[in-house]
Amino acid sequence: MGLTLTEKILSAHLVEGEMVKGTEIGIKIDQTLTQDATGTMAYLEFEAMGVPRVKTERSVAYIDHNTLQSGFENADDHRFIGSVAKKHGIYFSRPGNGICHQVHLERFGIPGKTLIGSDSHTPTGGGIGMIAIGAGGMDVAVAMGGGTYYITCPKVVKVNLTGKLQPWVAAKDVILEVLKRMSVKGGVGKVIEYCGEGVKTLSVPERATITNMGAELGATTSIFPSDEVTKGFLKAQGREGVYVPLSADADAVYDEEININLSELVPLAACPHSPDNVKTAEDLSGMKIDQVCIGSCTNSSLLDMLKVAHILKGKTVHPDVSLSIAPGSKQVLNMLAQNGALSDMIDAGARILESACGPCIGMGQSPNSKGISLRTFNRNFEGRSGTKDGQIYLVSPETAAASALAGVFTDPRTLGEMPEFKLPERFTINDNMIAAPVPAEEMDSVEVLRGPNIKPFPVSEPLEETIDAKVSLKVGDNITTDHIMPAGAKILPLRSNIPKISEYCFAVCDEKFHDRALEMGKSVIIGGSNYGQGSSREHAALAPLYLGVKAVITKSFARIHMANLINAGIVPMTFANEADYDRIDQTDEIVIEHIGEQIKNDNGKIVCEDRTKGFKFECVTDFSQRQKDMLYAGGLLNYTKQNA
Ligand code: MIC
Ligand code: SF4
Repeated sequence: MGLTLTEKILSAHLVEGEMVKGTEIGIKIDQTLTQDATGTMAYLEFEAMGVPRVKTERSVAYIDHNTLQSGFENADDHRFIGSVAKKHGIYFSRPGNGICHQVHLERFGIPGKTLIGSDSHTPTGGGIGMIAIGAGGMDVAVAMGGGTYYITCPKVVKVNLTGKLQPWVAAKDVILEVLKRMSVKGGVGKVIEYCGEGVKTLSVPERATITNMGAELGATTSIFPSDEVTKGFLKAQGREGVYVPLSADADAVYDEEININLSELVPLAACPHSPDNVKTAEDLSGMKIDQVCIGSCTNSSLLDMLKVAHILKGKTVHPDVSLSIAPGSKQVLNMLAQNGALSDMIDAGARILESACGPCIGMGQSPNSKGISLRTFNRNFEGRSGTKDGQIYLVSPETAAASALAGVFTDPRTLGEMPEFKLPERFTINDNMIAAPVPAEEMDSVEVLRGPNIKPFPVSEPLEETIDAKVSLKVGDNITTDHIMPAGAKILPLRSNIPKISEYCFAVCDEKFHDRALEMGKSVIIGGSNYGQGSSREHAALAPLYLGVKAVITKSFARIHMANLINAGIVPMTFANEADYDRIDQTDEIVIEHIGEQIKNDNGKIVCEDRTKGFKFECVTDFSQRQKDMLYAGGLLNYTKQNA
């Protein structure tokens, strides 16, 4: 029986378990990446592990999220990460060099290798044939120390691409179509593998747009084969030496199959407030808009920017629209400057932003009240833009640019003939903003520089005999990590200060949560399905940990968040009978007797009691032995120390 590409790469990296779908496997990690908003914690955790030098083939620390620097906090974090990186063997991509996923694709990604990153859009690397997975900072710290990374052996979905995209229809429309069909929870436990004749019509940056936003499916990752197109991209980046051809066997067996005829796709948009709420641009056309933001790790490649510049050339942004553009990397920005495309953007009235996440994470450019904002980004969760009632639509760069000129939602196919856009034979290569670490023998000479905002992370306690705690919060379905631990310009600078950032925990849902949880001392959270979707931020587990949350009981969890809860020593459980969700109210007293003993049970059943209402209910868990041990120890750090 033939193998899928996913199975080939995973089995080549398998160090624990067997390739049995649904069971836990441990894989060796070749590369890691961090960004600054999750990186400070990840490096504090790495330091706490006491491993002197990273053991990966390549680890890179990027600064791209917190670049506003409206106080000392961001800059202190940058300095801390820069110095830690230098000391411990990590490459440091300086602020201004670009968004982690874009730069990693350009300068470091290697087909067939494994990559984990403390950012949920790490699957961007799948565009170049990597198994690239988003993870919590602690998992990345462990992988940097040479530790194994654990995932549930995934099912593999085949997306069979045929045909060719029509003019002005984009890679973004492909992933929006997949999201429309599969939904934001459709990818949980799965890898999305793209195959078929249509693959070769897509460039590497286009493939990366698709794998990037595969994160919104809840998928473990997404991957494209490595072929002649990949080779051409690597060659143009001066890295043809790392090319290897990779694809699934012709007789590979998949768990699910989706067929997409690229020729039939039309421009699409994800409407507020979910990436799977997809409509056609045509249906939305004519709607008045206030803002357009082009950029983010989904759509900020040179190819995207050249298309935008072409559309804007010689025109002016509509008087009622604010257009901002953030090219994804220094390489992209520099090449736009060199070939004059940047001038076309500036001339049209675009507000050029630095190469960073910027508006995507609410770092500036929040829309006006009730503002309608078209963005080429990947997430449109409520409030994420920084404007609570902002209405965010996720679109392709083509749709964004066309709409910015017209002042109304515009189907880019109305632009007329489309010229052919080609990637250059050779990108402008200058890695002068990537600082290499010092050699191992010189590491003692490097001082790690810490600012006053950097506080130690909360220590978790070994699992108690009995959890007896009140429900501090009950929430509904599809709660995102942006609900649990919001980002944005005001809160992001507190990422290295858990006590302080905890004040904003769940503030979007309930401003009193922080005080109530602290007052309760210990508590339990009740959630609906797909709880914790979105970001990889472990702050969404560390803040609840700091506030005394002992267990989270939901209808279902998103993958990275569930792993982060276990890493923090908080017990995630799902209702055996979903109807029990309705019977429990906020402030009810929940008692879980002998929880440790119960977790040991092989059947995964946990009996809980709502003592306020006086009924028992059952929860289910599916912990591996390693996860059980982590929970007994009170999280991954304690567990790692115990096993060291
Ligand atoms: C995001 O897009 O939500 C982020 C900000 O990049 C996060 C990481 C973070 O919260 O720092 C992610 O996607 O993991
Ligand atoms: Fe940055 Fe936005 Fe990409 Fe997250 S999704 S890494 S915030 S650009």
